Amino acid sequence: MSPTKIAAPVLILSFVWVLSAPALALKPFLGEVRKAFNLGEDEGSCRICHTFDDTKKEKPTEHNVNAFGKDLSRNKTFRSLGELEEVEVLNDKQMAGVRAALLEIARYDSDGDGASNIEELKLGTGPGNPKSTPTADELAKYRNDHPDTTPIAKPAEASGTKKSRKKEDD
Ligand SMILES: [Ca+2]
Repeated sequence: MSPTKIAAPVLILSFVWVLSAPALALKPFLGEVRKAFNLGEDEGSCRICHTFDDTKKEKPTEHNVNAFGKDLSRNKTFRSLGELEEVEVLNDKQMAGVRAALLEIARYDSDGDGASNIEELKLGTGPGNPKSTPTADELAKYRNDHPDTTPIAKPAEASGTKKSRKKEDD
């Protein structure tokens, strides 16, 4: 097989992989999540973007990106940053881009549990895990002080249909 014949499938495979799983839990990445949402150093974890079961010795991988991670991976600003999972250190532009993308999806209710992503991050629940959700009381209290954080509908371009993804491949 000629190098050209090998290269094309590899290129396509890696591109599909990037589209389907860009949000690996790298340390600099988690750092940007904390900065974007003003979380403490011990708040937040890989579980913001991944859902996995420690008791089954599962690790955060491209196969368990959750609803929040998927919304982030579909975000235009995020996608414009390229292959972040392959860099150990984010440059200033990438850091700013990650933060901007996170703020753009802050008011989505990625996991559909009725609380926005920022509400969940601030209240210590998982924005990509519908089983992890603030209590009605916690949410009511938080909204009383932060009325501008309630969920908003995702724009059509962020709905992640196969058609829009296909377009990215072209
Ligand atoms: Ca939610």
